[in-house]
Amino acid sequence: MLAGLARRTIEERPFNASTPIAALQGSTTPTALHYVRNHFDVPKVDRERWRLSVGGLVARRLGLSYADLAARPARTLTVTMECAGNGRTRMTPVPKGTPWDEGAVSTATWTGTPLASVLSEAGIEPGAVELLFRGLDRGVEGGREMAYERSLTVEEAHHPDVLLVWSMNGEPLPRDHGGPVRLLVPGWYGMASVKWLDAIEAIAAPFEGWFQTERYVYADAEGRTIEPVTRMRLRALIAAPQAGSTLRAGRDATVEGVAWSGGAPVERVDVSVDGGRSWHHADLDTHPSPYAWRAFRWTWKAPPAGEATLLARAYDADGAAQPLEPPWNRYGYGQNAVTPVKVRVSPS
Ligand SMILES: Nc1nc2c(c(=O)[nH]1)N[C@H]1C(S)=C(S)[C@@H](COP(=O)(O)O)O[C@H]1N2
Ligand SMILES: [Mo]
Repeated sequence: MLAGLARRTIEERPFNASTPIAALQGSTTPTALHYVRNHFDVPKVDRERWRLSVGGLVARRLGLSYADLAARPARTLTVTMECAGNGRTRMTPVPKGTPWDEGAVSTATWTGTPLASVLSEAGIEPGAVELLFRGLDRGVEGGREMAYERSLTVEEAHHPDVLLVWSMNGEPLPRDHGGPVRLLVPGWYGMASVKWLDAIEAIAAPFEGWFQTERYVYADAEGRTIEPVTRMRLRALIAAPQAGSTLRAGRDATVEGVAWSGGAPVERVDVSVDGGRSWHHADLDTHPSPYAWRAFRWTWKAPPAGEATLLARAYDADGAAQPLEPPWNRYGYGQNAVTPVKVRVSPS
């Protein structure tokens, strides 16, 4: 069903590409269709010479090779990753930033080793409050040269599902996705999952770098930070039919797509074919993991000729509903509103 589909290049340099909307289905995204999000040029890393250093406020500094990591206990998790800027172009006014359509979201099966066990081997000192993760990619932001860096609190970093990952969909982690080794923080927007991991440092004060406090924050129009961007918001997207397509009157049409959340799990998806006047419960696939999207489908029996606006709206286990209107914030993050899909139904 995914044959003939290709990623859409949003930017050549740095390379940014989105998953085709039609691929938002099934349980995982083929690696060749998984979205790619880079702030800087993709670094070339020699896997044999690569070392992950663990330092700062630790009892024992570590320098781990790829073989050292791969010899540790492995865990495999199916995880949906979404860029915090996914769908920002539907905000009004459109915020600055990479002009993503709705395809900066994908699901893969990732294999790695729990970060927590590496941290306990290093022995985090009591004075540490955060772990800082540095990528090997470098570039200029806000007039300064820097590496891509993000932090997690000591507690967040010890979650058993936070992994140091070396494999994606059963293959060695590709360079575009952070090979040889990246961090994976399931449930969070993608910015937390630092690629081309170079160093982990236990630090005594909260990290205030560019990608932690200048970006990946929900900010008001004046640029005042309201809160940091963390977990993925509740969202459903329709993969088929596609916006602008033509259906045939009287011929059953399946409305399908995927729904996910980094908070309470998705429990229900409702579909509307009349712009939200009436709603129908869709069938939902089970999760391969609590971090993965759920595919949904609902069959529209014998659609009548005319124009139609299709909607899919997700609900989570806490009873929260996906918003109908796009939220707005200065940098365009967390846009999770129901996306209208307009189709034509031609007389049969
Ligand atoms: N080192 C590094 N890690 C990074 C980034 C980056 O630019 N450099 N981009 C982040 C962002 S914003 C996202 S959404 C995810 C995207 O991961 P992917 O390219 O494998 O889809 O990687 C994150 N990790
Ligand atoms: Mo992102």
